[in-house]
Amino acid sequence: MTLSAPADHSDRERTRARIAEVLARARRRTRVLTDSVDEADLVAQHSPLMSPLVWDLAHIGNQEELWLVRDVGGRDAVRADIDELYDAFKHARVNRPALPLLNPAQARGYVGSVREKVLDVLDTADLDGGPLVHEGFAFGMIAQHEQQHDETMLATHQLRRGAPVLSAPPAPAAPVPVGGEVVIAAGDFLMGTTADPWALDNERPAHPVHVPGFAIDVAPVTNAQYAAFIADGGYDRPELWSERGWAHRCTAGLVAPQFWERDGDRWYRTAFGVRAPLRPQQPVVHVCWFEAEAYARWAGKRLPTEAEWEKAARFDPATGDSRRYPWGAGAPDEHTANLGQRHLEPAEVGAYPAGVSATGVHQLIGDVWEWCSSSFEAYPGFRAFPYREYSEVFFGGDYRILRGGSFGTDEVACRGTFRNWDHPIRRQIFAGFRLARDLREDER
Ligand code: AVJ
Ligand code: FE
Repeated sequence: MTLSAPADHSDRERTRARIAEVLARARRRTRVLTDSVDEADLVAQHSPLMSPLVWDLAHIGNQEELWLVRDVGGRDAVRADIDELYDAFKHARVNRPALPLLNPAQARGYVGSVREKVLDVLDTADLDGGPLVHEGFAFGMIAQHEQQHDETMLATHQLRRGAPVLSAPPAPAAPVPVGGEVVIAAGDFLMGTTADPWALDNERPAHPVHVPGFAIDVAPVTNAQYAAFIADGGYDRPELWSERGWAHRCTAGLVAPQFWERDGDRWYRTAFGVRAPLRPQQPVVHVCWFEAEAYARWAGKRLPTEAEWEKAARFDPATGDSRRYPWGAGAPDEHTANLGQRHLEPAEVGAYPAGVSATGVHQLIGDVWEWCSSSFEAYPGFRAFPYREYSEVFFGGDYRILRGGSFGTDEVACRGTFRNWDHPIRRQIFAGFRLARDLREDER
């Protein structure tokens, strides 16, 4: 046995404690999402776009078993016979209800036994070992995986019909309304990360990017602004839409964001089974990338590129450094960002003055995922780790970048470098957008 410095020892023990805490938080949320509905709701398919909740539940356990019990722990399989059922690449979501899935009681028992073994593995895992466990990476990856599926299950709850089963306090109002835009001067910034221990493969490595000067909106587009686009005939003017966007608008019959309903001259929205008047100052949510693109053209602007979004979120002009979050290095809390399903809706624009970026941009983290103009591509120097199916197989596909997380994203799966992606027609996710534009000659 070797003696290590006490500081190293306590660092490792702190990492172990943090891992136990994030795994427990993810599991509490998984239980809220799966214990709040009855058995019929757990096995039902609430939308062809979504898995039955009971599939997500056992899939969470299966990924945890594959990586932490078998790979990191070197232990025997808990259930070697079900890997194929819960392999997302083997069965499309639409086909999952017909599979011989574990029933709710079996799925709960399964995730419980896996977790018990994982906590045992965690006790003795060498957190200075190889790349998979270095600084607890695999545990962090699995906590992020569970939270990502929790957000997916939250979207399933939003699609579910019937009486409300989830509740949360309303998201905060803004002390002062915010709007307008900020100018970010041309220059390099460091995009992505090499050092963040739990950053996923697609966020790596850190690399300098030159970003021409641009203006970006201080806040995401609000319900009131989006309603003005609709009132101005936004959905009836093909010239505002790209060719693909207009074709989709027509075949899908889009006339407003998903879950909006007009009643006379007022708009209502239904969220998690509760119908209520739209709050005008909240960011619009449940719009697809094509709708965002049309709105931007109507407003005379465009969506930000992914690099512009990240520069606005991370770049500190005073030091030239890229921060983990808009406000700095400190973990998000209830004063800086609307994350973690603390509320079941986005907060009014301006509700988080403590979360503002160094460049003066609000609510980049939390509230709504923000569509960017960019497709999902590898950063220079990308290496798939630890498996190609997390990111690499999606590069070059028909996906658009989403940044910043939503009210339904947990902090462990959210930071200035975190990259999400989806098809440009999807709108069951908690996505909105903000606008950007090139600088005019006199602004450069
Ligand atoms: C990164 C949110 C697009 O849900 O498809 C979950 C995350 N990957 N299980 C998804 C993920 C494998 C992924 N997104
Ligand atoms: Fe998954």
